[in-house]
Amino acid sequence: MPVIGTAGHVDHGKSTLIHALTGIDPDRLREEKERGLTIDLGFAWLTLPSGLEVGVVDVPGHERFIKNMLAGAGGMDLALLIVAADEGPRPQTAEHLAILDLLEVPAGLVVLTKCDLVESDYADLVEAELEDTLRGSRLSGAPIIRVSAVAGTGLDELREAIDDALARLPARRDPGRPRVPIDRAFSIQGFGTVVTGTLTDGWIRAGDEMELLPGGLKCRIRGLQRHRTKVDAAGPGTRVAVNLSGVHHDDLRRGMVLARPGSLTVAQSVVARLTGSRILGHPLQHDAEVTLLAATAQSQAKVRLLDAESLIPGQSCWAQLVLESPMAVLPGDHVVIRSPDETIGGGPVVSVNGRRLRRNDAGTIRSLELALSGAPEDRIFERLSFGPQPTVSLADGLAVDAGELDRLLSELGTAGSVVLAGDRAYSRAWLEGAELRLESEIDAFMAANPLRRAVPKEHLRRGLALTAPDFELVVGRLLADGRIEERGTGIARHGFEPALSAAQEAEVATFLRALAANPYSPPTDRLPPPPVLSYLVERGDVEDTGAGVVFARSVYEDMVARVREHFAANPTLSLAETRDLFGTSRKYAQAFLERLDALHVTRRVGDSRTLRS
Ligand SMILES: Nc1nc2c(ncn2[C@@H]2O[C@H](COP(=O)(O)OP(=O)(O)O)[C@@H](O)[C@H]2O)c(=O)[nH]1
Ligand SMILES: [Mg+2]
Repeated sequence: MPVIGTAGHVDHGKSTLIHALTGIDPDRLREEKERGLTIDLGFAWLTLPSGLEVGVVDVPGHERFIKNMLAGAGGMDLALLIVAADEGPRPQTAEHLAILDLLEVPAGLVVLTKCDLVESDYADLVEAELEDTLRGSRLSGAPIIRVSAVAGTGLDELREAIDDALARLPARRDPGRPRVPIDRAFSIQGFGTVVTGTLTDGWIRAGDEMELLPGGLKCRIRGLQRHRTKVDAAGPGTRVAVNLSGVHHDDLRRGMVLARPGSLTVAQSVVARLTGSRILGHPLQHDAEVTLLAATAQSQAKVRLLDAESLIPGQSCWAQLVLESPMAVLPGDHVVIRSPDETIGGGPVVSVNGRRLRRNDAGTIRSLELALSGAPEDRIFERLSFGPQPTVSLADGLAVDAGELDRLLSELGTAGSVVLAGDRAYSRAWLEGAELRLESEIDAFMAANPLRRAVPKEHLRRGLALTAPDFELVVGRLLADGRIEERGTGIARHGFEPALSAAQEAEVATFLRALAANPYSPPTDRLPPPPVLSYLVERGDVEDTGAGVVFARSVYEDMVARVREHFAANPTLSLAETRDLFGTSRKYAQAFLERLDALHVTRRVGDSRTLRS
C-alpha cells in the first residue's frame, strides 16, 4: 500500500487540504490545534477513485520543524508539493523541494491551494513563477493542480492525478526483511506500548518476535492496526500502529527501527553519494560536523569528503560519514545532512560500517561508483569489498528480489569471490586481508609479551575491531588452514612455543634450586619478574599461590596428595595441622590453604577446612 505525503511552506494549506481530501484532521496535538500550526507529523488515509487505499503523511512546513518533515518524507511514494496561490513559492517551498530531490522520493505532484483567494490570471502568474522554482528538480514538468480546500474545488482532479501517478510507479519490492522506522512511541491504557511508523521491506504479523535497534531490545507484536483498524498482518508501504509486549515505551524513541531479530545491523559509519542542496548558501567543507538524518533517525556526524575538498550546491561527491550515535540505516536508504538551520545535501547510502576509506584514491572511487550503479553482481561485490554485510541486506537498493539475490550470490560463491557464512556475506579479498591482520596482531602481541604462549581471543578481536561472527569466521579459516592453533581461551601461531633467553634460564635455574632446597618454606624474596613467573607456571615448573608464595610444582602436588590422605582419616584440617604436616610456618600453611580454597579443593569452615567433593 502506497504512502503519499505533503511538502511545502507553512500556512500554505497542507493540513487543510489533507483534511478536505480524507475527512481526517491531521493536526493531532492540542498545541497544534491551539496555534493552528503543524509541529509534528500527522497521519490520515484515503481511498482513491481506483479503489486503492493510501496512507497519508502530513508534515510541518515551518523551518523550525524540518527534522519532523524529514522523518515523514522518508517513507513517501508520492509527495504533494503544496503552494498557496496567494503567496506563491516561499523559502520552505524550495527547501522541501530540495529535500524531495535528495531523498529521491519516487513521484510528485504540485498543488496550488487557496485558489478561491485569487483570480485565475493571478494564479497563472504564480504558476509561471512556480515553474522557475521547479526547474532542475524532480518535480519539473509535474502536473500542477489548482484546488481550494475551502470551496472544495479541484479535489476530484487531484484524487485522479494521485491515482495516475501511483499507477505509473513500479511495485514496491519485498526483500522479506520488514522494518518500521519509529516516528512515535507511547503507551495506551490497557494495551501498553504502541509504536507507529511506515512499514517497509516486508510483512509483519501479530505474534512475531521483533527487535528494536539500536539497542537490541527484544519484544513481541501483540497487535497491529492499520488506519485505526485491527489487522492480523501488514505489508510493505503500510502506515502501522504496533502494540508491543516486552518493552516499556520509556525505553523507545523516534529513530529506533522495529525489525526481525538479527535482520539489521546498526551503522556507526556510512558511505553515501552526496549531492549539495541547490539552495545551499555555502559549500560544505571536508571534515565538517553535520546532523545526519535517515528515515526517522538522526545523529551528529563528521563528514569526510572522499573525492572533493567541498560539497558544492547542485554538485555531487562521495563521503564517509562517521556517526556519533549509531542508527539502523542500510545501503540503498537515503540520508540528508543539515547544519542547525540549513539543508546541506544528501543522497543514497552505498555501504555501512566499512573500513576508513582513503581520500582521493581512484580505486576506491571506482569501487564506490560500481557499488552505486554497476550491474547487480558488481554492486554486491564492490559493497562487500568495504566490509562484510548481512546477506539479506545485499539486496538493499538493488531492485532485485530474494530469488534473484540467491542466484547472484551462488554465482559469486562459485566464482570464489564471495564467501557466505551464517547469515553474512564476505568478499574473499576482505577475508584474506583480515586473516593477515589477525596474524600480524598475534605477532605484535608476541613481540611485546615474548613469554606468553597465546594471545587472549578477546584482545585480538578488539584489536581488529571485528564483530564476534566475523572474528569467529576469520579464526576458523586460519585454524582450518593450520596457520594458528587454539590454546585455552587464547590463540597462537601454529607450533609456536615461547622460550627464555640464556640469561633468564640461568636465573630460573638458581630460583628452582632455591625452591628445592626449602621445599615447604621456599624463599619469597627472590621471585622472578612476573612475565617469567607466569611462564614458569605455564611450563609446569611452579605453582603460584598468588600470595607471594611459590612452590615447586612437584612439591605442591605432593602437598595436595598428603592433604587428601589427611582427609581420608579426618573430617577437617586446621591451619596448625597443615603447618605441622609440612614442618613449615603459618605463613606458608596459610598461602597453601588459601590456594586450595581458591581452586575449590577445600572449603573454609570457621578456622578449619573440609574437603570438597
Ligand atoms: N481561503 C482558503 N483558505 C485556506 C485554504 N486552505 C487552507 N486555508 C487556510 O490557510 C491557513 C493555513 O492552513 P494550514 O492547512 O494550517 O496550512 P499548513 O501550515 O500548510 O498546514 C488556515 O487558516 C486555513 O484555514 C483554501 O483552500 N482556501
Ligand atoms: Mg499543517
